[in-house]
Amino acid sequence: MFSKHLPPKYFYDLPGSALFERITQLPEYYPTRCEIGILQDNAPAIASMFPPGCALVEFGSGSSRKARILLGAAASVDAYIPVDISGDFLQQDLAQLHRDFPRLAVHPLVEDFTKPFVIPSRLAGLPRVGFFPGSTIGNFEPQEAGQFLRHIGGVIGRGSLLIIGIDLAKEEGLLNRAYNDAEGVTAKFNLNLLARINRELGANFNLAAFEHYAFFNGDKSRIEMHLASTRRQRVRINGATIDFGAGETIHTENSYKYTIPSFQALARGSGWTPVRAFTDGMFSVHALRAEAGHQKSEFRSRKSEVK
Ligand code: SAH
Ligand code: AVI
Repeated sequence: MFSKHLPPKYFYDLPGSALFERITQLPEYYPTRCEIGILQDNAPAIASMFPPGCALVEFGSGSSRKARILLGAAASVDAYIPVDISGDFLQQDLAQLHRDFPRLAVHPLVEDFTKPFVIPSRLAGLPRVGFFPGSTIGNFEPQEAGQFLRHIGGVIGRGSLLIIGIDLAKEEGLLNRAYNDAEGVTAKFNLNLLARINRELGANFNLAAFEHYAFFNGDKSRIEMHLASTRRQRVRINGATIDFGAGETIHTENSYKYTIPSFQALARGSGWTPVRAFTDGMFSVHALRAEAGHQKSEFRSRKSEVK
């Protein structure tokens, strides 16, 4: 039997993004609090590396909460380009962002950031700084993570700076608790994937017959999230039939945990030079410089930009 899996990018419809926001406020989910602390403590040092008149391009921006910290410290940023697949969620806080940063050109892009996307023509000439917080790169397999780092280099161009958040390997109990919170919000986030398939593909998943299952896989240094079928069952999706055995799982997410040297080795192997690493021992924020070989993608006009 083939193992069943779903790509984690499908977690993020409007309810899924709202559930992720609740996760970030849970006592057990340390990554958001730690990264915000690191960014607040080091915002002036990070901002001092930005070129004047730059565009900050954020990959998987979510609520843009972390970008606000950098934007508040960096007068050098002329434009902010949040890129996120969760379109309705992306729109939500933009009016407030305009009020808080009235001189900033804000241009959201509803895109799958793994695919080529285009910077709007009026901003295309600005030097670019990439921002990829949240350790979202940990949701890729290491080899895909390397490819994605190369792709970011193509978007922001040779010599550009990337600020990227990376969660660190740590005591297993802390990791397991972060993905098995007492309130069950992570379980809801995981199960929303099935609810979404029901909503959008007319499937008949019985959410009560699947359980959230998350654990640290030490051999691979990753948290694995699964949805486990509690019994033998048959599900219909769009006319197709899918059988599940009792205990069989759908693998819904990996969240790789790096060390600072292991992440820097991945970055070096993908065309980036580590410039600085900031850490509180739990989480890390890296400044990387794109080496020669990253060719900035050209502007082409397109229709999918959000005004
Ligand atoms: N950067 C925020 C949110 C992290 S959650 C933070 O650090 O808190 C991951 C974000 O990436 C979500 O907003 C999700 O919608 C977005 N995302 C995940 N996969 C994506 C993809 N393939 N393309 C674009 N956005 C994606
Ligand atoms: C977005 N991503 C980095 C989160 C993580 O920790 O891997 C998603 C998440 N999954 C469960 N909790 C949070």
